[in-house]
Amino acid sequence: MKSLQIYIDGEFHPEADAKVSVFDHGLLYGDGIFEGIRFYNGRVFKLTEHLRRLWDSAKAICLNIPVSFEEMEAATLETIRRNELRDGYVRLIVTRGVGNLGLSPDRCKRASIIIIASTIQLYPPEKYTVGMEMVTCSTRRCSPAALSPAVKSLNYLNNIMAKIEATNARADEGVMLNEEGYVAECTGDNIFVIKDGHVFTPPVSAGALKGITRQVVFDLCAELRVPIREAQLTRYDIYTADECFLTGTAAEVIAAIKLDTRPIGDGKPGVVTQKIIAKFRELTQATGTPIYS
Ligand code: PXG
Repeated sequence: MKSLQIYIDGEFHPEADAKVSVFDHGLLYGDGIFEGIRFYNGRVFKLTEHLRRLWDSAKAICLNIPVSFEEMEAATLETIRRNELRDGYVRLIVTRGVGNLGLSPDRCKRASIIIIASTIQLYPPEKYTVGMEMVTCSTRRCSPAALSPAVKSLNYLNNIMAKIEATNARADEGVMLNEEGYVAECTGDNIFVIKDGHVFTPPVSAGALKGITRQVVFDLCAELRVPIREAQLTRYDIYTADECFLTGTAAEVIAAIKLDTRPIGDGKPGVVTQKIIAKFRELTQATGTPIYS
């Protein structure tokens, strides 16, 4: 396989030479932010939306992104072109940059930008047909009073601890609750339930990331004339739902069929879920920012 060309601060490096300093605060403290973006059929899906969220994450943690929005957009497209990809996944990372030992970002003179264009497969392909089995994690989602879950930061330990629990329980995904016990999201996906033809998802204030795919589902439901709204959900709402599905850039839209070994609905991917998945696939194939024009 050809070596990937990785973008670091304006230059491209072959994978083996793409390195960052051990004094980068992204490494030392998880001080930084990222975005994961998919591209399909030669077009980047929801690129502007992802870049807007990146800029919001930066603002929220007082991080100055050292390039303009347009330059970041151009660098993203160029990284994909350099790797001659048409379908895949591009990861944008902005770290606080090189500093010294010590928390204070004052010594970090300039944030670093890394862009990796590659492919991603989050769940085994058969899960997209049979659906996902989930467990409830005892690790709670970080309180918004500590750090807003809306910040897509480089510190994913909270979610990783939950992911380890899910894996140890031989489940495909873990449902994370917030401190009050309401459903927040899964370890790397937003969660939706369907009851009596209505679609519900936790509000961002319950501890969910403002998912780009989540927003796409709101748009698709409007188009399909399926009522959708945010609601505080407990595990009861998942146990008693007719259908359940998860969304994320890496996961796309995928049915969830069990929680804590209990079947959701009839334990198979639901009809409305399948309609949303079909519409999502159409949209990803037909829209987005062209990479090769
Ligand atoms: N919640 C969390 C905690 C996430 O990390 C989502 C929801 C879905 O958001 P988007 O905007 O992608 O619809 C995410 C995104 C991975 C991976 O490697 C995870 C995500 C993105 C890219 C890669 O597991 N999660």
